[in-house]
Amino acid sequence: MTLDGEYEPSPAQWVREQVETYERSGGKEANTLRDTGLPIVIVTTVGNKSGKVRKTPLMRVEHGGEYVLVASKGGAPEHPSWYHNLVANPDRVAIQDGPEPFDVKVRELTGEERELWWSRAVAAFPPYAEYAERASRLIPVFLASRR
Ligand code: F42
Repeated sequence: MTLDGEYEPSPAQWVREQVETYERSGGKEANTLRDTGLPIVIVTTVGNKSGKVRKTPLMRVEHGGEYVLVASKGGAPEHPSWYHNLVANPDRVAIQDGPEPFDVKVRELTGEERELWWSRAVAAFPPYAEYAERASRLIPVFLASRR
């Protein structure tokens, strides 16, 4: 994986611990959102301000080998920080969905393409629809494709 740089764990303990357990077990443990049974992936980005390596668990929404990354942050009014990292460094992203991470490039989706992938995301994780209601922003949706 080409994402070298200083890893900065999340300040959120439950997130930091999920990343550590997922990586240590090669994706065999801590691979769901708490006890929902719904699968997650670990997304590595590069800080657009710090240049540090950041790792973020996100819901696993995959179709035809491509993944959609939904910047919902639980319906918060602001985008998550990792959104800004993807916008600044779209070619410095990796996804771990199982034993090993792989490099991806990402692009933000709009229009009909966004609607298609948004429907796939809500099918995989219905709470996204509630978050969209709650957030006073259009939740950004990115498509990640292997490089
Ligand atoms: N979040 C989602 O948005 N979507 C999901 O589908 C999702 C699923 C999920 C499943 C399991 C789980 O454990 C967590 C899940 N989360 C999901 C939560 C997700 O992992 C993140 O915690 C959440 O989206 C918030 O992301 P965040 O990047 O805002 O995290 C904060 C807490 C954070 O790490 N802040 C850092 C800090 O020091 O305060 C900064 C992080 C950063 O990237 N900084 C950038 C830098 O340069 O280093 C600057 C970014 C900027 O603002 O310019």
